Amino acid sequence: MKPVIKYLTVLVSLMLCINTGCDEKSEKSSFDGTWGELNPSGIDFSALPSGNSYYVDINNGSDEDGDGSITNPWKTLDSVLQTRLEYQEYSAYPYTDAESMITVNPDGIIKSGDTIILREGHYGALSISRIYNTDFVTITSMTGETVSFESVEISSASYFLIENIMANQNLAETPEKTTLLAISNHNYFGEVHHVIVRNSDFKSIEDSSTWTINDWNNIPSNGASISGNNVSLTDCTFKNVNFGISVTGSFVDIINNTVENFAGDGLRGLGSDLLFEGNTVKNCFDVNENHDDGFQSWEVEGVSPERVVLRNNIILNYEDFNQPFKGYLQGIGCFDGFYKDWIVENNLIIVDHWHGITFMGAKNVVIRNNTVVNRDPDAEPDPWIRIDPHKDGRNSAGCIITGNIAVNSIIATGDTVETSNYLVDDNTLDTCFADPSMNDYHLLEECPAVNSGNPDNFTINDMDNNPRDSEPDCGCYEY
Ligand SMILES: [Ca+2]
Ligand SMILES: [Ca+2]
Ligand SMILES: [Ca+2]
Ligand SMILES: [Ca+2]
Repeated sequence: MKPVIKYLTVLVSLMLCINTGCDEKSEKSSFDGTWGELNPSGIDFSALPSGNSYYVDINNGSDEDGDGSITNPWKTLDSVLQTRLEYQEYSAYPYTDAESMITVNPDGIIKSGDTIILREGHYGALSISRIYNTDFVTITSMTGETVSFESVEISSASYFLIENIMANQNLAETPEKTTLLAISNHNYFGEVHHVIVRNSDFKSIEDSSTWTINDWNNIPSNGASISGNNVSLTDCTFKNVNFGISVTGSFVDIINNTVENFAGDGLRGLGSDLLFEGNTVKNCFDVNENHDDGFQSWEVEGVSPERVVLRNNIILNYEDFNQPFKGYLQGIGCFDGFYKDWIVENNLIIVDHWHGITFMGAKNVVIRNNTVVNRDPDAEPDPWIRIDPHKDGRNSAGCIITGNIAVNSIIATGDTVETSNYLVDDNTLDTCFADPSMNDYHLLEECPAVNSGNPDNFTINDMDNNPRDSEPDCGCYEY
């Protein structure tokens, strides 16, 4: 929209507000699914620092005699962070925003912007607390070497980049359930912010195939729990976990991660300004009363989650038809709004549940170009896409459902626009999709979903990042 037209639109809507009292339906969003040049974390990955590198070797290093060089490394990461790193912390507790920070280890050889390279070995449980850097301090593994932890906790800290590591609860002497990756605010010691975790693997156990229902309820840790702001989690896997990735902070990127084998919800996003893109959530184990969702959100203490984007994600109920404790996974379950300015697009949702994508209480929510189908075509609960009123009866407003494929129905309430969607018949999947039994929902040429999307409202690229043509198709893939 040209600036002048945009300005006029704002002016007109302001005048309407004066006349009508600005009821819910006159609210219009300017959110276009982006946060400017950067993702919501605000972290500029093209400007990460490249300072000096120091080495830590749990097996062959020395905290007393080492100098941090590759030939004479230190031994323990915790000691290095506490004594060799110059950092800041609050001067008094409980922390307050106005409280000035003090410098710790002013003579520490490691500065903000430097990198700590870990040599192969097991480093126990990593706990970083009350360490505020001013630029990213990277903790990584030596190329080609395996570095493991039992779990990773970063609380009351800033500017840490953790990459190329693994964490496995079962490596502990006495394994116990925990959170494999916790990025946590602390109400006494301070908030956590500006943390990157990438290219790392987290699991409760290597192989859960022999777990009983009791094991599933008693053993697995949660995957990631993020309560801080300005956090980026990319290219990580969380396997054999209770809940997958839970975000209560805001300004968080969750990109290209995999949650595989989980008992709770795959993804949760309760904050605002969140981007969930390119993630895969698969294999739900129904072992308790929890209603399992691929993605779930709700309004917390009256605060609407705003500007949340779910794009290019795959939610798969189960891969293996013989998987134990196979249950019915709800795809995207947003039952307790209001949700404001959300965009749900190009997702592939394969679940044996009615709730493919459901919003109850939505304002300016766009649901477009998603493919929502059963894992087992014979399953009776066929998934729908729907926007309902809030549970308290207030109508949803300003929403659109367009260019999607679903099996059961598309249900639009309030003033929700529903147009150019395609309902596919469970019995004719093979004439529409490349290989449904193998979860390949690329379109076939003869599928009526081809060229039947909405030419006025569609995703520029499809889930494969291929550009759509001027006659966009329904669903997450352009033929
Ligand atoms: Ca369950
Ligand atoms: Ca749930
Ligand atoms: Ca069915
Ligand atoms: Ca087309």
